Amino acid sequence: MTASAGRVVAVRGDRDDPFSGGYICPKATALADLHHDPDRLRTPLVRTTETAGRRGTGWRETGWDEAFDLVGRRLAAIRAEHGPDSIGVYQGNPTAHNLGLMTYGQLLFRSLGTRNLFSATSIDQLPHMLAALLTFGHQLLMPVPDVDRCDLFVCLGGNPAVSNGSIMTAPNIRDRLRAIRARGGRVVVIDPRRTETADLAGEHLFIRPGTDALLLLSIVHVLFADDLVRTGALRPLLSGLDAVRAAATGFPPEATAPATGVGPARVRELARALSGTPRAVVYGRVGLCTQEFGGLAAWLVLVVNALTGHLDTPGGAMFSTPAIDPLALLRRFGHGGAFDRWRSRGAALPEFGGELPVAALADEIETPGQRQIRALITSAGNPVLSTPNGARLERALAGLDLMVSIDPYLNETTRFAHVILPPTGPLERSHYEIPLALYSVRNVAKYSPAVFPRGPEQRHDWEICIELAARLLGPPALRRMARPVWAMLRRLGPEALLAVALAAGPYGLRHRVSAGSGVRVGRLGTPGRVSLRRLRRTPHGIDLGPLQPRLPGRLHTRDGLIHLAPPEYLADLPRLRARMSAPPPELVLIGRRHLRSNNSWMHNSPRLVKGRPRCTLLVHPSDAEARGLDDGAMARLSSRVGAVEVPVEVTESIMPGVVSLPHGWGHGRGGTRLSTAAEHPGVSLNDVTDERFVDTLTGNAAVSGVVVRLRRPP
Ligand SMILES: Nc1nc2c(c(=O)[nH]1)N[C@H]1C(S)=C(S)[C@@H](COP(=O)(O)OP(=O)(O)OC[C@H]3O[C@@H](n4cnc5c(=O)[nH]c(N)nc54)[C@H](O)[C@@H]3O)O[C@H]1N2
Ligand SMILES: Nc1nc2c(c(=O)[nH]1)N[C@H]1C(S)=C(S)[C@@H](COP(=O)(O)OP(=O)(O)OC[C@H]3O[C@@H](n4cnc5c(=O)[nH]c(N)nc54)[C@H](O)[C@@H]3O)O[C@H]1N2
Ligand SMILES: [Mo]
Repeated sequence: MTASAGRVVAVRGDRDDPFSGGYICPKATALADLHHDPDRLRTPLVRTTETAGRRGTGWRETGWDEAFDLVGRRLAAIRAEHGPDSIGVYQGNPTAHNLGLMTYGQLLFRSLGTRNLFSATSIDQLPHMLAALLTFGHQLLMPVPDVDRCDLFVCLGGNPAVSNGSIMTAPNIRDRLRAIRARGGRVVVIDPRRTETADLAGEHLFIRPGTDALLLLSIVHVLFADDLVRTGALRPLLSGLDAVRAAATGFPPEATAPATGVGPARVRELARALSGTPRAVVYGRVGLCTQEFGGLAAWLVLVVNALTGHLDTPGGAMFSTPAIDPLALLRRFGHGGAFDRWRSRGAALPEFGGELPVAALADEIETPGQRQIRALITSAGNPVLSTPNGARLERALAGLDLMVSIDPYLNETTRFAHVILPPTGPLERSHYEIPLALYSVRNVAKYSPAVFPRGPEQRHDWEICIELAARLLGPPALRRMARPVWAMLRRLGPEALLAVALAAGPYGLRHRVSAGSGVRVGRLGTPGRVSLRRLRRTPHGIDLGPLQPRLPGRLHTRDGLIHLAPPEYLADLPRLRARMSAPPPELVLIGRRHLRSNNSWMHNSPRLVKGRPRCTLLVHPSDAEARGLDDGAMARLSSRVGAVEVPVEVTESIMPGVVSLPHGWGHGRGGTRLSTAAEHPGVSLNDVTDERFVDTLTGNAAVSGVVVRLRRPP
């Protein structure tokens, strides 16, 4: 980043970064647009008109103290009258990339004592986290595909060539995938769309949305039936092998093929290749999670990797050794995660990790009674565009007694707020990636200082959180007592916490033993390889080497074993069996991502939205013809919950019986302050997705495989 006189001059890749080697994502170059965006809020906004349904029409800027006092007073009053559950919280995706929200934000929201916490987790990776919890004993223990050393990479429901790899932090993943083929290996993409990754891979299989669990179960079936199970050195750690074998008996490839669309010969070949290739890995991502059987599918990915000897081995699915280890830190607080301790009142969806599934959010606002949400805090989230049945959620938000949004934009969601508290932008604060490093394909540590000082009128996310905490947590007497603690936390800031976490980490002051990780024990106080000071002096980042085997040391299960057959999954199999024998729906909807988009919130960047309109519906020629739709024509797409009109793009890259629309569009709703996005509105995929269509096991939203109708507009 080159900057001069407060302006971004250029954003370039860092060729000396040992991990990225100078690769840069187009979204990074848009940071300049974001930084200079005149629509970006810098001081709090308070809504001046109370007319329901006409929210966002009147706003006034206000000072921070006034805004904090207003929010603190009203939230405290609602809580005093209706109890802690009356305050709901929704945390969005940018939380994960924001040190302040990862530390102080979590501290604040988790301390509110409400059972109405929600986040983007339950429309994203929840099934992977549940599989990690039930199998390895910790919800964060998600293995990462060792792409740089594998010779067979099987990708289900991920499009890393566009997304850049998710739960697989891998800058320039395109080159890493190309390298697999260059060394004689194979990349196989299994996806209802022939994606950009499929084009790179060379091998692609269409699969009907929502049927990955059936395919994977058939692979398990073949592994056992053809004596291809090779558990290797992991054998003594595996429990539940017989139960897995029994579970798969009813799912031979011939039985699942009519539902999945993947022929039995391909399934058998895949099973043989996975078993026979010493360095191979199965990887599943968003498309595999956000579907009706996301829970089972995420579990079965782990099972297949374990059965073929590709768990915790180079080239397989491995665990990282990050410089900040949230697992160790969280273990000090008692647990590795929790599941189903309570349920949502409406649809009875299970709690996970202290949160309820976001598909239940509107229900929990609208359903009267105890635990009803009366006040909502949204932080770094845009659920109106990003969660199913956004239109219903809008109606629910309009009925809240109070809504507060910590967000830099007046957008489709925050226009329902009474108060918007805008934080500093990414160039105005320092940065360290905690989750991304945990799921990185190499162990790396990198710290970036702020590029620009923040303006005197601006506040960081963590400062906003601490002010709210100081006004909200505990009864007044307790608050007075806690005042010195808040004062101390305020003085320290997230950087101090970062320094401590690094010192306590595996490369920090006291080197810890961890089985086979190559980390050696040192004397207490021995200076480590990574400290905040050292990171500041090494702006390109520190490479900590390739992933290392981490088992059994990394396991968090009480018995120290890997649980391959948790009862929760076995109990969900009858539901899957029913799907296998049901006729496939005539037309279903899936999403897609674009290289120059980031969920819903970067469409205000002129350089990202320029070019051909991207919010188009991909339709297979046979489906288009059957409905009299030509390429470029407008079509009406509808579901149980709503309808949108979109231009059609006829293409053979989509499977017959499936249509695809990108998510994150729909900026024509009015009442926002997003001038560029409003010129490229598109329509919202989530005005068609259905909040009642969920993976009932995990509660995760099923935005993939929604039953839809398509026709010419009336
Ligand atoms: N149909 C369908 N829906 C999907 C998906 C899909 O594939 N299909 N994908 C899902 C996935 S994986 C995700 S992660 C979710 C994302 O869902 P959300 O996280 O709810 O939505 P985003 O679009 O990421 O919106 C991010 C919000 O954070 C604000 N923001 C940006 N940076 C900061 C910051 O530093 N601090 C604060 N306080 N605010 C900030 C932005 O202005 C914006 O309002 O969408 C999900 N929705
Ligand atoms: N450019 C860009 N990068 C991003 C984002 C972005 O919005 N834009 N978002 C970020 C976020 S929040 C996340 S979580 C990651 C997501 O990272 P990825 O999971 O790699 O992202 P997607 O492109 O959504 O890939 C999902 C794939 O699943 C396929 N699919 C849909 N349904 C099914 C199904 O039932 N079975 C199978 N096998 N496949 C299915 C879709 O066709 C699609 O190709 O990307 C991150 N990176
Ligand atoms: Mo995500």
